[in-house]
Amino acid sequence: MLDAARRRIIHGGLFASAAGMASSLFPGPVAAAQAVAPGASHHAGAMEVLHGGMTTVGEVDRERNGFDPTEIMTDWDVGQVSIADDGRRVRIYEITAEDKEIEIAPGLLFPAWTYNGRVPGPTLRATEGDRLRIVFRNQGSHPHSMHFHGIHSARMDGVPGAGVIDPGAEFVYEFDAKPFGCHLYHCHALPLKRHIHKGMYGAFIVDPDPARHPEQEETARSRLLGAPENGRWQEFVMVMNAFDTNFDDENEVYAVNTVAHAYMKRPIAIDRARPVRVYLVNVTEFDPINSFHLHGNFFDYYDHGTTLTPTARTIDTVMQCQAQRGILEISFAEHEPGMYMFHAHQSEFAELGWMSLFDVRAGATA
Ligand SMILES: [Cu+2]
Repeated sequence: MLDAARRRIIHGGLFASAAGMASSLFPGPVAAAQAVAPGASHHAGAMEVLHGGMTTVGEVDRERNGFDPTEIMTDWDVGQVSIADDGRRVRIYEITAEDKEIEIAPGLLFPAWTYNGRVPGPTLRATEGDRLRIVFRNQGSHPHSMHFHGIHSARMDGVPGAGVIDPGAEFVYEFDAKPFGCHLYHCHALPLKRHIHKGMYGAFIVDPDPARHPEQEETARSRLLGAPENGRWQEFVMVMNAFDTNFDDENEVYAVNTVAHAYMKRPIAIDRARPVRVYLVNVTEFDPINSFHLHGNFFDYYDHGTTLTPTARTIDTVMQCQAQRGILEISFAEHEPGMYMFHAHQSEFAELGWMSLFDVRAGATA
């Protein structure tokens, strides 16, 4: 799998490889990136103290991208909510497919296909039993769809003949939010791997309805967005993705929520007194598996998020194939404050961008 070009990337570090790829593919923004020497003081941060500067150099322009990996982690799209005549809650989501160039590492632009202009697409969140209507408009240059991992009819599956629509067209997917869990959606137009690796995917979270789980009502409430029991948790969505920047069916850049090393440069602030819940989804194309490994701590894991009791307890690493996902629950209550790493335990992925930090603090976080 590991060809000579990739080895050069690994040994040269991501900065060198990103600049090299960008200069051949995307002349322009590279000059700015190259002007910043590795180790320059103005970007010195936690990652250099902890990891010898083994990270990207410079900053991604979040404004131009129109999305911010830090905000994506907690940005839930709950739709437009109304109550139907029969008393059921209805949620309407509006999603538009569009072509968009995004910056995935400093100076490295990728010609993405997006949902609502961002990668990953909006994190759609609902409660078990809600009626969902997803109004999907295709303003991109290719046929696209939204294929949900959930329970629905064949007509609503988002595959060719059932919701793959041409540029300029519109389709409404309608189904009930079930089962509760940590799910995803992605484009299912052909060729599938192209539409996925171009950026057409997002998380789809269905919170359990506590009334349906009387035997574990308290646990269900802790998962229900807006419930007081949920408010004490620090919840984050993390979509593990990667980018094939030279179109050779192998990835050159790896990340959580698209931007390489985003959470090395801006570690995720954690109040150690409050538990942490991560909705983890793997959409990585081309590589058979991805993984999440936490330093200095262990977590409980709920495969697919479809149970209220953990499917694995006290683990520090979990593997996921593409489209596999789950919920991690972590406590730092007994830990001393500090920077706690987490990353893919495929070392290659970590060095090419999938490396992050929790900044665990005593006392409230801003
Ligand atoms: Cu597509």
